[in-house]
Amino acid sequence: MTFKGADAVLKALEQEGVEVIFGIPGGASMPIYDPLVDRSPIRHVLCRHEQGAGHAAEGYAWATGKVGVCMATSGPGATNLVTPLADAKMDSVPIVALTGQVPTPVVGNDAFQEADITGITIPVTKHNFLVKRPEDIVETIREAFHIASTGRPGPVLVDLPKDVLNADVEYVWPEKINLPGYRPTTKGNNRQVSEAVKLILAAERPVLYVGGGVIKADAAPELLELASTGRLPVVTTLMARGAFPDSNELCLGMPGMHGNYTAVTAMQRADLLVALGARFDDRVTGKLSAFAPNAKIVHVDVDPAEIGKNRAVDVPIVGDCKDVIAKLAHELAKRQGEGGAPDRSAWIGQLDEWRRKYPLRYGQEPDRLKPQYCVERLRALADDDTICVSGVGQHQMHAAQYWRFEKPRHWINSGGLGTMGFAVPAAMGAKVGQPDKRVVAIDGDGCFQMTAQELATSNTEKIPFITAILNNGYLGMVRQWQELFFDERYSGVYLNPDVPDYVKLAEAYGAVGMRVDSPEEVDAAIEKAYAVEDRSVVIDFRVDPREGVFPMVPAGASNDEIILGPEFAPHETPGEAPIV
Ligand SMILES: Cc1cc2nc3c(=O)[nH]c(=O)nc-3n(C[C@H](O)[C@H](O)[C@H](O)COP(=O)(O)OP(=O)(O)OC[C@H]3O[C@@H](n4cnc5c(N)ncnc54)[C@H](O)[C@@H]3O)c2cc1C
Ligand SMILES: Cc1ncc(C[n+]2csc(CCOP(=O)(O)OP(=O)(O)O)c2C)c(N)n1
Repeated sequence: MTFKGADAVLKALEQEGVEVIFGIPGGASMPIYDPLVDRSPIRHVLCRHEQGAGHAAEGYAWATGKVGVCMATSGPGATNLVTPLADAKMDSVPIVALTGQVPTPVVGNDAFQEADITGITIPVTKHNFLVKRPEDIVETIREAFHIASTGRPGPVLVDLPKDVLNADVEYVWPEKINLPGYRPTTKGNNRQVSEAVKLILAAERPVLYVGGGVIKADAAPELLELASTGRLPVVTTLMARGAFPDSNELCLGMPGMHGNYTAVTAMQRADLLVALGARFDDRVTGKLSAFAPNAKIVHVDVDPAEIGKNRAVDVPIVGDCKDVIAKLAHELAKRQGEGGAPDRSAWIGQLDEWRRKYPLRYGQEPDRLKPQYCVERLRALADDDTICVSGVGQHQMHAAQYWRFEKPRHWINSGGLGTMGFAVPAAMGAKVGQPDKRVVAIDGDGCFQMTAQELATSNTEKIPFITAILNNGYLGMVRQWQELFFDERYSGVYLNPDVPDYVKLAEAYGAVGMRVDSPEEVDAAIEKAYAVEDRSVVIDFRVDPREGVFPMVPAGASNDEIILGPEFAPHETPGEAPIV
């Protein structure tokens, strides 16, 4: 069948199962907008900024496990996508970005709204394409989706010159993909699995160090099986919250710079870390040379470049977490069946004691509203199916610490790039992907102001979600560092909690606006917000600006130097924990 290039793009997207595109049109991408009127079943969500469109595609991908799609015109439209692309690259989020480009004869000519977007995005995409011939459109789209969604997921950009979109093309759907240079290894090597299980059986103080790769692999059931079979304690990184239920007795919670004492110290004292889709990030390891000094390492990752990147490994296993964790669980059950399970009651007892002595703690003073309290109540009044999205800063850490995560794909945030402004558009994308679930964005007042314009999209497109602004009037996370490490010399961090008026701003966008000043008002406001279904809601929680995020391992310090925070009296501070 002969199609216009632009129709071929949409038909190929349809064959890939795409149901929604988040975007903004412009001169170079206009040919794709015409068939969207009546020749394509794909929904287009008109965003208010391309950055919003990119993060919405990410939120959709996080929440559904499918590839999210965003679209922009050439030049400034395309460059506005750079931040979401970099974000998706860092956090392994599968998205495809379509960009219009100036016609091929003038590419390289500084034509109107020309930007070399394939050049610009090489470092922030998994791969990108400039489609020079109309006959390459369909195959390129097919390859883009394949690359975005397989192996280590990530963003792929397809740049489409206007003349290519306007040309006639024979539509042929390639049944097979042939990319000789791209064959990710997904099946774990059985001999390596067996070596890993030997180490697990020999370990006295093992910890499963679970990362975002477990979520990307949809391997939560396999992880539960492995942990339960070996009675293996689990830590979940910021990117893996929900990969293992917080309510499970083996769950130690989040490790790292703002992890809890037990998770951090369990890794420090472990004699074996089994890293599953985790990348030994500096926010987790602290000072690398002092990280988990006595631990042997099993490292499972689908990306061979990650293995040994930061920490030498005893047993490397390249493969998809779903396959490898299932094999580990199976082999472990078999060996334990033959030889018995090791007795690790001393280790488990030690972990329980740390949990009892050093829980996450904050002081709820009667006259001050604490951000942690707001998160706790937002969670307590929600069900396990509520999706929690966050921005970047103190509120993100409070959410990661105090929300109780029970399921994968119900926590969405920006970990690697740490992109302020992520929450509102990502929440919108998540709601499009999971329309029957409630979506709550926990945001900072600084972050909110970076992408709040997408509330207009939410209103016009009828995509309702709740934004809880933990409004401390500051760029709180930076303020906290100035307080701790710059002698309280505050510089460039005061925002003013009253400007803008968040209630009026919400109302201006057609959302419901509410303000909460004291702890007594919290529950009623949340209940009211949760009862609204036809519009977005913004709650302006006026939280204590002095509140910090603790525990904290200062940047560059060893994890043994963890600061528990002001809620712990000096005589309660643990000192260096001995090995049991
Ligand atoms: C303000 C701030 C504070 C932070 N503090 C903390 C903190 O205290 N604790 C913390 O944990 N993080 C923290 N982070 C996040 C941190 O920066 C990193 O993003 C995070 O630690 C990385 O998580 P991860 O190791 O799980 O890796 P991810 O970035 O999720 O990477 C996943 C890994 O899994 C692999 N993978 C992907 N898919 C598969 C698959 N199907 N099968 C196998 N492998 C796969 C990938 O190749 C990659 O190596 C903070 C971020 C911010 C912005
Ligand atoms: C786009 C971007 N700019 C700057 C930063 C640096 N930064 C990290 S956290 C933070 C403060 C965030 O403030 P707010 O949204 O109010 O959240 P809070 O920390 O107060 O909870 C800043 C400026 C960033 N991560 N992203």
